[in-house]
This record gives sequence, structure tokens and C-alpha cells, in this order.
Amino acid sequence: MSERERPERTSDDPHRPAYHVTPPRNWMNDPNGLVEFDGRYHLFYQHNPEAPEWGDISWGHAASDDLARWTDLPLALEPEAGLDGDGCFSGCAVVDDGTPTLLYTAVESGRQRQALATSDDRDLRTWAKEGVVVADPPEGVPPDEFRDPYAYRRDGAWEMLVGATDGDPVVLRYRSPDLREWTYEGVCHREPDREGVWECPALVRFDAGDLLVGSVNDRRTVEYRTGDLASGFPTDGPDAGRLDYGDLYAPQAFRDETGRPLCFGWVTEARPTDRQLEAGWSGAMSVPRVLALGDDALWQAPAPELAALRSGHVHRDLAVEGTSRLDRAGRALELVAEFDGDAEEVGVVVRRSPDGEERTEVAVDREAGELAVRRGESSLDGAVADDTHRGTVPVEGPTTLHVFVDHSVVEAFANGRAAAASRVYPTRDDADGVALFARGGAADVGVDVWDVASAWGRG
Ligand code: DQQ
Repeated sequence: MSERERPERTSDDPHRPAYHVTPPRNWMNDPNGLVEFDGRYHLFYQHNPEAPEWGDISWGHAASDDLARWTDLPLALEPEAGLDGDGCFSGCAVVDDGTPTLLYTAVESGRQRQALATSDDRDLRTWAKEGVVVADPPEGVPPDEFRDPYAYRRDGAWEMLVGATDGDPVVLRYRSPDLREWTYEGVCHREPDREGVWECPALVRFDAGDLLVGSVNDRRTVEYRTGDLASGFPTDGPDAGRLDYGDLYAPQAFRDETGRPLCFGWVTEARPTDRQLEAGWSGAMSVPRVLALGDDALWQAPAPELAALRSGHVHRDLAVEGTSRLDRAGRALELVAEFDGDAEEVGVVVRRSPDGEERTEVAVDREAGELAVRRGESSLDGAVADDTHRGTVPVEGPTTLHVFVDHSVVEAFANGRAAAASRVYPTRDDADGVALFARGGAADVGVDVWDVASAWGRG
């Protein structure tokens, strides 16, 4: 098997995550083609197999039997002159009467066209490209801003969303009996007075309504809208929100074979390009998240299967006022902390050096209803991002923080309602401590901590 088919994983960078999915080497961006097929999860992704920077966009492929441990598989799609010579951009996977089928954007000569490929092997290793199924965008949409097909079944037919701009970011809706002949049904979502493309649209149908997800062209802003595809989605108010407040981009949602709604997103880098080139890899996936829509609110939780990687559990009950260090340390940890009491602000500190010189704070301001991931002291390296990720989080009763620490990824879930996947790059070897804090009062804290093993068969 050639190296290009299944490269060795590089692993000597201290910032390389162990259990968040990363490319074996080189560049990764958006998750693509998420599907469970024959009991196995497949995570395809935008991948440059030649360099740790965006370019030569192919589809990388990782698979998992349990959503926790992953195996690298050969490239699924590669650019070919005449069809998609300038890149196989993002897309989705569906199973069409037993046949795994990809819809993706074939880019060539400045045009973005929607194309289809099928597989007849049970491991989804090999794909046969059938070619373009939607060649031209509707009037008013430039041909180079027409991408990221997302297909699903609805009312007895296939439907497909495509991200685009017609001056505003829009989502276009198509319908088809067979995934090949598509009829344009019109714009199903518009974001007035904003710049760019609504990239990577994804739609999940819940009993409570439809959830539309998308990313607005800046590698930062990940939106969701809840409502009804038929009547349209609001762009503000309680039905409009941010799926993540950190470095997450281009998430894709899908239902697995049990019908469970899951999503992964691309956790972008927050260090300069030259550091990424030096490290030899770039980009990670979030942990798999379970989505739920209830009471008009979006809920997110890490998939319970991740527990398969846990070891070395400890539980502590502590009364905290100020900062309390925990007798646990590590760069690959999972923490669940529940804070009760009258403190205005509570949180955990991770990747902390013993003297606190380097530290990352994940805080919930219970007065303001705000989640904050503070990176101002995360690293002594002045070249990496040091801004604070902030977002709103509903606070009622005790506050729960579920935090995944994985080398340069800190992925936090607050009260099951707000999430932030943030990148940090501590420089000190001893920046692996954990602490709890309560400010403006006291908190009774129950905390569970685990070590988390590598998803790639190495601890
Ligand atoms: N990334 C892909 C596009 C998509 C963008 C190209 C979002 O298909 O719109 O790598 O990150």
C-alpha cells in the first residue's frame, strides 16, 4: 500500500490532539460525508494530502466502529482534470436504497458544480465518480459561490440544500426522485445584510421543528436557526443562535443508523501558518456531539461513546472560594464539574502551570449568563491567539461544565446549552494542571476527572 493511500500518522508535535480526529499528516478542514453504514461510522474530510495548508483539496477518510477509536483509510476522492481538477469541495453522504452515495462540489475553471459518486464496497474505500448532477446555479448566484450540497429524504423524495450568495448569504433548495435529476425549488433561507456564502448548510428534522446549520464564510461564525423549512427560518430572536463560540467551523450534522442526530465540526488552528507548516499537520475535528431540539432550544452533548477512552477516574467534592487546585494533571483529560452555591462566576482552569503563569480558564458568569474561554494566559508564545471566546448560556440552578482537554484543543459544554471548541498552545512542559474556581461567592463542587486514551490505538 503506498504512503499516499494510507500515510503513517505523525505524532511528535506536543500540540497534536490524541482523541480529537486529526489528519494522519498535512491539512484538514470541513467534515464531509458523515454517515453510519453497516454499523460503522465514516468521517470524510476536506484534506490536502501534500501539505499542512489548504490546497489540492481531496476527501480524507477515517472510520470508527464505536465513535471513539478511529482508523485512517485511503483518500476517498481526489481532484481529476476535466471534472474537479481544482478540488473536491465539501459535501454529504446518503445511502440510496443500499448504495452509499456522495454529493460534493466539483471545482474547475472557476465553476462550482454539484457532483455525485457511489461506492460498492462495504468499507467505503473506493468511490466511482458519476460526474456533475447540477451544473449551473440559479440566476443571480455566481458560479464560483455555489457549493456544499447536503441531501436528505423529505416527503417521499430526495432534497438537497446548496450554500450560495446572491448578494446575501442564501441556502438553495432542490428536489429529486433519484439524486441525479434535480429541480430547483428556490431560496429556502436568506441572511439579509450579511456578507458571503452560507457555507456547509445542514438540516436535521426534529419533532419540535427543523434545525438549519451553516457557517458564514469567515472560518469563525457557526450559526443555527430553528423553525420550519417550508415556512422559513428566523434570523434573530430565540430561534437563531451560535452552534459554537470557539474555533469551530463548517459543522455537519447527520442521523446515524439508530436515528440519533450527531454532528462534528472542524476545529480550526489558532497559531500562525508557519507553525502549522513546521508541525506538519493542521486542523482537528470536534468530538462527536449529540444534538437535541426541545423547548425551542438547541442542546448539545458529547457522544456517550467517548467514555470508552476513559481511565483513571477520580471524583472529588470540594467547597471552593477563590481557586482550588485539583490533584490531577494531564494533557488528555475529560472533566465534568457541577457547581452549586452563590458564586457569581465559576469555572475550571486547564493546561495550568503550577504557578499559574500559563493557564486557560473556562468560566460561566452566572449573573450575566455567559460562557467564556479565556486564552489571555494560555501561552507564553505571543504569536498564538489570546482572545477570549464568549457566548451566552442559560443559567438556572447548578452550573455544569463538561470539558475535554486534548493538547491544543479545549472543548467545553456549559449546561448542555452552549459549546466552545477553542485552541490553546501552552509552551511549558508543566502546563498540565487542573483547578476549580468560584468568584463573587462560594461554590460546592462535585467533579469527575478521567484520563482519555488516544483514539488511534496509542495511549
Ligand atoms: N470549505 C470547502 C468549501 C466550503 C468551505 C473548501 C468551508 O466547500 O464552503 O475546502 O470551510
